[in-house]
Amino acid sequence: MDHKRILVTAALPYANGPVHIGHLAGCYLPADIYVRYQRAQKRDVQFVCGSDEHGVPITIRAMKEGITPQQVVDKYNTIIKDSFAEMGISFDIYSRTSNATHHATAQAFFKKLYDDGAFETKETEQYFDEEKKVFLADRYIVGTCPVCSNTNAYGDQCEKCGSTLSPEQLISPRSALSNAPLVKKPTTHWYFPLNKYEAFLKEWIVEGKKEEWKANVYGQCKSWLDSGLQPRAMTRDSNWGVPVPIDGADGKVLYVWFDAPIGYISATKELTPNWADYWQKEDTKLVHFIGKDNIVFHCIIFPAMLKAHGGFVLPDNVPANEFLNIEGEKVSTSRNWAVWVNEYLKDFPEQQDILRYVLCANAPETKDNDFTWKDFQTRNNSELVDKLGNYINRVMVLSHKLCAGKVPKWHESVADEQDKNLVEEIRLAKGKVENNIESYKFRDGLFEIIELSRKGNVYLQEKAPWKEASAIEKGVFNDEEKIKAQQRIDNCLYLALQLTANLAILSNPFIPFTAKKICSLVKVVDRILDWENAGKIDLLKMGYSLRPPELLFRKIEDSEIEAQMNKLKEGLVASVQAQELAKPEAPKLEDQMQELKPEISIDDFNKIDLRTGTIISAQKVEKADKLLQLEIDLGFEKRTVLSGIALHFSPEEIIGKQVVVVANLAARKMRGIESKGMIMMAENAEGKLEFVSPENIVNNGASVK
Ligand code: B3M
Ligand code: ZN
Repeated sequence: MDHKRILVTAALPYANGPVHIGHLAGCYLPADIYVRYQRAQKRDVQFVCGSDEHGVPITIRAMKEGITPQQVVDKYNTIIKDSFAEMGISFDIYSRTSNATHHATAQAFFKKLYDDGAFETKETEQYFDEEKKVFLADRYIVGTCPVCSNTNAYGDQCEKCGSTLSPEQLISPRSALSNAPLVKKPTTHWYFPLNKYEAFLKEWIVEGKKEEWKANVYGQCKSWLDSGLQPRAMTRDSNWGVPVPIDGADGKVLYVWFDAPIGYISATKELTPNWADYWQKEDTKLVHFIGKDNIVFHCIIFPAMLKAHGGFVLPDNVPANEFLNIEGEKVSTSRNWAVWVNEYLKDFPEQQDILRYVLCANAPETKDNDFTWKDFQTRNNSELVDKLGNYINRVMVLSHKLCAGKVPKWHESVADEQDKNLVEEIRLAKGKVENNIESYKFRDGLFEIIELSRKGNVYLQEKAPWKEASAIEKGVFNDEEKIKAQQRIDNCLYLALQLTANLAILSNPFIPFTAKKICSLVKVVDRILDWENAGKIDLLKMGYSLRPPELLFRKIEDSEIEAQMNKLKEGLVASVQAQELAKPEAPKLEDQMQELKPEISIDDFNKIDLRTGTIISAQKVEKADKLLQLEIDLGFEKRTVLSGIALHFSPEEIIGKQVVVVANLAARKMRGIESKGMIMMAENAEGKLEFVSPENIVNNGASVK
């Protein structure tokens, strides 16, 4: 279908923290490249975004910082908005889901579905905090992790071992708000029966979008659809969010993933009185840029909501990116393992394009990718500086030296094969960049631009106009040859300058700050950046005067990279220490202060055979309230071991745990049972025992040294 207008959305970031470079690489940068390109094509395009200010992520942050949710969103909305603006992410509007337009829009949407009978209600039992008189979201429930025994695991996840949990799995669950034990109470919610939209979604995605959508996006949708959709609650018990607009729903708000995508509609409403054209006319191309963790919401749930409501266009494409890791490790905001955009901007002022360049060149378009500071330096120094920057600088210097700082004349009579080839390369580059951007392959598009500048460098090298000039100077030529030589110099720089202008146009969506600088060097107005000018070789007219050469990029020094690496590591250490400090202070144990045992030799130590083993069964020992009888799988054999941990652990909670066993300890009989070996334990400050376990599971029977 021919589209008359394009509506581009980028995921609404939660206003619960600053944005990091993973966010940029995941969706904001590709969205911005796409939009800048469409604008250069003079297409009717709008680019909407805003802060997602509802949901548990916000209230959790408020709890952690000891401020109100409103203060949280006010604080981070500003920081996020400023970071985007400084990075040149050119939204037409950056809104907020806390504003009145959004509340009204989301409520009207819900009300329409409600009036149409689109929801089912269901009563369920949910955890309730009697002290605070509130129902608790999973995140607000803490307890002991059944997998790793972390006593501060959340009802949805254990941050220590990474297990996904439900509140039911937690051992001795309590409220994160009051520490009170929990009671279960009935509560009613409105469920959206996604199962009823399965047929529609299958037809639309599986039949319709298979060829167009990225494999990672299509794959996720397909697996959701294959495993069958379930009704999903669209309301929550909370006092932070958009109130549910029906009678008898006091204390209930819309589920954040119900209201947030409607935020795209509200933002468009604020942006233009013609908002309905963008959302309701069939010839709109709606494109959602998101990260991979948001795929199901944008490809399944939101489209089903739009379908149920009726009258809305569905997304044409959802080009979701995968994740960007940092120095080989997953980004973790809680461990401060991230490169924050506001920090980058402070450390590298005016260097937005380096980051834009590196994040696009290394974008996680098809798989998770790694950002490293070393790669940042290398790409800057050997691609931006050595290829693009070097090319343009040479052209500027040579134009001033050999052509009096003006665009020279083109002399068709001396044009040769190399000139023609370059003209052809320029023409072809337009199509290549265009096709790549249109099909959301931004890395490939950017590559073509660097490739074109590399070809420019080769062209200059081969033509070597400075050699012609020195030959003229040395008087090697007769008059006629001299004229021809000067004409060849003119042609070379004429084309080199046209290529320079083309590089500005083609690179503008990716590195707009640089494109502007190039325009200023060759003294043309930004209008030249219109896409229709790409591929042309008469952009700079004869006689145009040029500004003096100026470097577009600078080298990044090793010391700057070291400083960033240190910052990353120090940030991690500081955040881990801060978390430790926040824990209640533990009383010192008598025996911790005891003296060390007498020194032993390495030979003494080597006598002890420590092995890994998994507890495969555990039971209480009759008439021995401290003992558990364990069966340990050591890989090469199974053993019975008696361990005095019955007061610390229930048999159920330790089955499956991998532990370290003293495997060559002499057998010993207790209560008539023979115990062969001993399990290594550490005692914490409260006298509670903890297993000494490998951080990651290894094979049983592995020796521990
Ligand atoms: N705020 C989730 C996220 O930042 C969410 C996106 C909403 S898009 C409608 O990952
Ligand atoms: Zn755990």
